[in-house]
This record gives sequence, C-alpha cells and structure tokens, in this order.
Amino acid sequence: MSHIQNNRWDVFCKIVDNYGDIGVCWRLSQQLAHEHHLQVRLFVDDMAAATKIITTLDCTKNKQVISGVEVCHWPTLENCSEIKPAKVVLETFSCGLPDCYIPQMVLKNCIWINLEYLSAESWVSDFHAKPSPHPSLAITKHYFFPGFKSDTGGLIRESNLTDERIGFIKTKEKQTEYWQKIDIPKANELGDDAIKISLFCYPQADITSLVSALETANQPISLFIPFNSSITAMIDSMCEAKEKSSKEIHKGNLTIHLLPFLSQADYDHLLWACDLNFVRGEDSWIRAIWAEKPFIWQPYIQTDDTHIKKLNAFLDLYLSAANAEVKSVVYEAQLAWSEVYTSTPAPFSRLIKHLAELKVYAIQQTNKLALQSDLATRLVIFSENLTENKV
Ligand code: TRH
Repeated sequence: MSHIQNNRWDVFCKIVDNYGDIGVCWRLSQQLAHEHHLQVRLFVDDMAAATKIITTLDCTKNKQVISGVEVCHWPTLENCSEIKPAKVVLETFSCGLPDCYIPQMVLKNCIWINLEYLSAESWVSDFHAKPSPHPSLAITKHYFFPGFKSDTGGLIRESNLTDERIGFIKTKEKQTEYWQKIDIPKANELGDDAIKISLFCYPQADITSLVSALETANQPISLFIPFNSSITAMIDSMCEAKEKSSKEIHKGNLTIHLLPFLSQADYDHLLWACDLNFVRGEDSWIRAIWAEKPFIWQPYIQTDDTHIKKLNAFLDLYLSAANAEVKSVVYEAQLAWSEVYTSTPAPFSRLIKHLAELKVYAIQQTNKLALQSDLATRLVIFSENLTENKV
C-alpha cells in the first residue's frame, strides 16, 4: 500500500476464556505495527490472563510498549476521557467498547471495525464487510469476517512466516537448537520411522481412544503435550501415580512428553517439527494450516452442535480437492475427535497409516491458501477504503 492515511489503531480485547482471544489480538497487533508501520495500542481487560501469551507483560503498569505495540489496561470510568481514540478502532469478537470512548469516536469520525471469529461457513461471504449503524449515535460499525475465500477477510499470516518455516524444516541445527530449548534433546535423535505428534485440545476430546491407537502403532510415536488446564485431568486419568511427577509417560510404542505452555513462537516451531498436529479453537487451527502438516482441528464446543456444523463446513472446503481415500480418512478422524460421544481407536489408527498421503495434500492446501492476501493486509485496505468513502 503506497500511503496509509490512518496510522493510529486501537485494538480492544476482552479475554473471555482460553487463550484464543488474546492470542489472535496479540499476533495481529504486532503484525499491524511491524509490517504496516502503524502505531498500535492494544487495550486488554485482564492483564494477568494476557501474560500467558504476552509473557513479558508487567501487570502493575497501566501501559507499556512490547514488541512495538503499546499494551494498555482497559479504560476505566476515571481515565476514559483522557484516552483519545485512534483513527481506526478495532473491536475484537464483539467484545464491546468502553461507553465513554464511543462518543469520542463520533467526534473524531473514527473508523469502527469489529473483527469476528473465523468460520468456513458459506454465510461468511455475505456478512463480511457489512455496516451496522449505531442505534443512537452518528457512527457505523463494520463487521470484518476472517475466512478462507477471497471475498472474506482472509487468514492471519505474517509475511515472513513461510520463509521461517522453510528455513527451520531445511536446517537440522535449527531443529536441534529448538528441541534443546524446550528441553527434549532426544526428539532430534528419533529414527526416520518415528512419528511426532503435538496435542492441544479441549477436555471433551476422546484422548483415551487416541492413546490406544498410538500405543499400538507399528512405529515409535512421540506425543508432545504443552501444558494447559484442560489437559491435566486427562493426563491424571491416563498415567500411573508414579509417572505423575515425570515429564515422560511410556505406553507401548508411545512416549508422551509433557511440556510447559510454550511461547507462541515456540508453539509454531512445535507444529512445524511434528508430522501431525491436534489443534483447537481458532489461532492454533490457523497456525496448523500454515505448518503445512496434516492436522486434526477441534472447534470450540457450542450448543446445538454448532461446532460440528462449523467443522463440516471447513472439511467440505478444505477437502474439496482430495481423493476419496484421503477424504474418508480425514472426515472420520476429525469427526471422531469432535463428536462428544466416545469413539474407538480405529479412526486414529487409520489416520496414522495414511500420514504420508495426508502430508502431500496438506502441502497443496497450504500453498493454495498462502496465495491469498493475509488478514492484516485486508484489514488495512478495508480501513483505508472506508476513509476514502467518508471524506
Ligand atoms: O485457547 P483456545 O481454545 O481459544 C479459543 C478460540 O479462540 C475460540 O475461537 C474462542 O471462542 C474461545 O477461545 C473463547 O484456542 P486457540 O484459538 O488455538 O488459541 C490458543 C492460543 O495459544 C494460540 O495463540 C496459540 C497459543 N499457544 C501458545 O502460545 N503456546 C502453547 O503451548 C499452546 C498450546 C498454544
């Protein structure tokens, strides 16, 4: 983009639960600052929760600059009038904006965009970029939907991500350094037939069937599990008391490695290093796509099986170019992982047997999706177009 008129952005993030809200906001804020040279303020309602993702955050400070982004406490009634809105205000996931801030946005003729959750459902194209005038104030909110198609808001992808991943995959030393950093040097010595899998899931996932499939596989399997609160009960039920304090659990051909919760960058590297990734929610799902490896996605559980509809919509899109065998293996395993009733180990055993073909397909799909412009770029263009239409 030749010249950006709106170089100040305010991003608002409420951490509802889990890590996805802040994970997306932090990633996007940094990208807007680094790649689009914008002055970005990120307002967060729960600083303590945000430290999980923004690890160097000092919760005692009202504002601080980290990685080129000014991270601020959510405005309070007392200090709200001192906070002058930026030209572009990005509300995320319909988190709402502070009441006293909105009238100031009206005065400044701000651009108001609400970033929605990612979905592959077909209605997204119809709702993307649509305006919603405020019921009583002279300002309009615009809905911006991420998505997989050119008529949506696209997917978050940093401009150097592909090159970094390729560099990591090609360079043995980088991989050795990585496994040492996360304290699993042995991972680098695994034989060529060994399979590496990462696991990040909600507690409803049928981990028992997965583990049964992996422990009886024909080749050695390493399962890497970054720590998160959803996983503790599952681990406890799976391992003997003596193993609970250990970072490694052995079951047949399977070795489970319990990792700490990683930084976003280290988590990306884990996805790149593994042959298969189990991911969930929104941000880890997109990162798994960019990892160019087969993955199983568990959508955030919703009522009325809405998450299954979302899963099916994604699979219909993602697998549209796959052959019958790949389609059947992936649909079966994906649905077994997300259906709430207990499944059997069979879909996961089948998945492991077909990993080589699934890898070829994953590479094709990642390359195809990477041809599209990324979400931050589309957001900036969208905000600039709105400005031009306003003046
Ligand atoms: O944590 P999530 O379940 O978040 C979800 C989704 O965003 C969902 O859409 C939303 O409705 C719900 O929260 C409230 O999963 P997600 O989106 O994958 O976010 C996880 C973030 O944590 C992501 O940025 C990757 C990061 N992460 C690490 O930084 N280190 C780790 O070790 C792991 C496992 C994840």
